[in-house]
Amino acid sequence: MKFYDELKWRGLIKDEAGEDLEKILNDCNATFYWGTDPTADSLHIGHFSSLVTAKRLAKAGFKPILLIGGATGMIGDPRPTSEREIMPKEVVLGNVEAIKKQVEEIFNGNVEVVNNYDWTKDINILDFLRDIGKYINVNYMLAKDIINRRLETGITFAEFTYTLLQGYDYLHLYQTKGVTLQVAGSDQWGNITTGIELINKKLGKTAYAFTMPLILDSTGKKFGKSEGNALWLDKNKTSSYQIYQYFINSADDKVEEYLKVFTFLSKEEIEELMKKHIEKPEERYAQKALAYEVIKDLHGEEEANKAIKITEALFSGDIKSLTEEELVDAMAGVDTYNSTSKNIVDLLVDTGILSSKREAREFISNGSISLNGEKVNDLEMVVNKETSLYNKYVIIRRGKKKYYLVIMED
Ligand code: 545
Repeated sequence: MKFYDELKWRGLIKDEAGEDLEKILNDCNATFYWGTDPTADSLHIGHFSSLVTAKRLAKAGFKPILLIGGATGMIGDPRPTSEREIMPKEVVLGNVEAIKKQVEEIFNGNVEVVNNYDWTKDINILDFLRDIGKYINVNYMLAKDIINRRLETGITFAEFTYTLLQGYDYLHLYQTKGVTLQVAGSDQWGNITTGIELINKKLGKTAYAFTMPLILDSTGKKFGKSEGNALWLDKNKTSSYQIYQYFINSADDKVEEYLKVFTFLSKEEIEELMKKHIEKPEERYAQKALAYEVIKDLHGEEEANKAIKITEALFSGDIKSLTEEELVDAMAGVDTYNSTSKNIVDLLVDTGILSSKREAREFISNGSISLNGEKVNDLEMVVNKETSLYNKYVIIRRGKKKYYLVIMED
């Protein structure tokens, strides 16, 4: 399959710029860039689809440049609703360094990382207005969706100018590094076309781009937004197991789309998996493959196997087989309580896991409470450091799925 057709088949192309984009994509040798603003010290799952697409292009032979917006991050890409809070300069530049490191790891060093602060910080305002501002019509800017939507509520001159900064990046990278292709999520279309317009007006040259559609979950929410807390791509902020869980819980009607967007499995492999999946959806073959592939590509095979091990241990109740580190990973995000040594019924009530002693006794008698993977039968059981794992952790399961972590104190 030609590369353009593969991208189409994966559903990765929404908007296209440049008449012979298809040829550029099939040739697989252009230098492209993808940009991100350093709003935090780690990328998160919201960046993941464009990150994987960037990797996909790199694997196909394109030369990848990753731009971290040290300059643009100081202004902030206008949101459709309201002005952004300005971030302190030191925070922005600190985040740039952290993301740079992360991106280099994810690409195994096979990527050039640039920071637009480097070529923007010394531009003089008169030069900027003459060399860039003169080429772009305000009417053209006002027609851009994001800017247009802000006209009612207001937009500062700083955020209004954002699209020119990003446009200037494309021009700069075109001239200094031969970048001819930009990729991003579809919300970036307005900014990308500003760059293409600049390159065209100033140099009389054609530059290319495509955007990816926004990925939604089965409830129509932005992908990755349904959990309360962000899923970070830094494994010290979000464990592999947590990301694994997010993917393994993908809805049946979304899993094929996610396999295409987030994995490097081939068309044949995905079709084969989907055949198996449709025959026996309850086995969740497709979800398991998806979650495994994602962790393997992101954090390596060892982390992927660890995530499987934790999942299986929790499923079978063999919690004792987990190392302390795996246990901590497994319980990340779970309701956590501290407790001193006490009777199981009191513990369940004092922590609020159950609301009364009567209810606690009922749950225990029904076999609905387990402690470190073993069913509790004894209403008089004492929970203390000796019952705990690693002299510290007591994992309580209520019913089939609900977990609590109790940290035993002296
Ligand atoms: C700046 C200068 C450039 C090229 C690009 C930029 C950044 C761009 C932007 N991108 C988004 C972003 O989000 C930060 C945190 C929230 C996700 O704002 N103006 O930095 C997102 N990007 C990834 C995808 C995106 C986009 O990082 O492109 O579409 C989300 O999927 O919103 O010269």
